[in-house]
Amino acid sequence: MLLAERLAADEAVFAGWSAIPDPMTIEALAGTAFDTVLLDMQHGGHSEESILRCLAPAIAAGKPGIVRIPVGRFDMASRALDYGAEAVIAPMINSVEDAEAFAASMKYPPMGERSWGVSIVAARDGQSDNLKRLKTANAETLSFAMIETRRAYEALDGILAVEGIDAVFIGPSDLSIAWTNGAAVNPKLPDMSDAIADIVRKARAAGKHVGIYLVNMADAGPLSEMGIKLFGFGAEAKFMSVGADALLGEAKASLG
Ligand code: 3PY
Ligand code: MG
Repeated sequence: MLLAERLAADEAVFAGWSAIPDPMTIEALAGTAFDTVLLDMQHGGHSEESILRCLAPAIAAGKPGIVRIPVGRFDMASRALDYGAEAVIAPMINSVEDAEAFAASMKYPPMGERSWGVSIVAARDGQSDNLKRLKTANAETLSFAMIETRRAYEALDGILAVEGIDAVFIGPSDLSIAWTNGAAVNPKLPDMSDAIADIVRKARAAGKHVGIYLVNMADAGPLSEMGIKLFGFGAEAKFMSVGADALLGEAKASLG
C-alpha cells in the first residue's frame, strides 16, 4: 500500500530512520517491522549516491522510501522522487517562498515545475504507463515541509495554503532551540507542547498530514490521537545499541 494511501486512511505509520548510507543497512532496516524507511541527507550520512542505491532495497521489500533532503536542496527533492521515493521531507521551511520552491520541485505542472525523467523509478516500481504516472504522481508522492523555527510557526497558515505542500513534519529539537531562544536543546520541552498542538490542529484543518520525530516511544498513542500519523525515529546506532544491550543483558543475566 502506498504511503499516501495509508496516511489518507489515518493509519499510524512508523518510519525507520537511517543515517548509515549503505544498501545493506537499508536491506536490514526494511526487513524489520517498520512500515517505511527514512533516509536522512540533512544530518545523516546519506548522499545523492546513497539515495540512488538505498531506495532500491526498500522498494524491493515493499517499504516506501522517504528522503529528508539537506536544507534548500530542492533539486534533490525531484531526484529522490525520480529514484523512487514516495515522500520527501524538506527541513527548515520557514516561509511561503520556501514552501513554494519545495512544492514546485515536487509536483508536475500545472501544480508545480517538476521535470520529467522516470526511467529509474519505472524500473523499480514496474509502472511503465507514463501517462498514468503523470496523472497520479502528484497525489501519490508527498511533500513534507518541516516546521521547526519560530519563523515557520508564524508563517504556518501561508505554508499550509501552498497547494503542493501535502504535509508538515515537526522537528522537536530545532523547535526547542527556537522556543528557548538558543538557551537549550530539549526535544521534550514542555513549553512548546501548545505550539505543537496548534501546528497539528491547523494542518489537519487544512487537510494536510502531520509527521514528527518521535522522542518518547510511549507518546505515539497520544500524538496519533492528536492527529500526527507519521512517526520517524532512530537511527541505526540507536537500534543497534538498544538491541545489543537487550540481548547482552539477557545473556549476562543467565550467567547468574
Ligand atoms: C528536529 O528535531 O529538529 C529534527 O529535525 C528531527 O530530526
Ligand atoms: Mg531539525
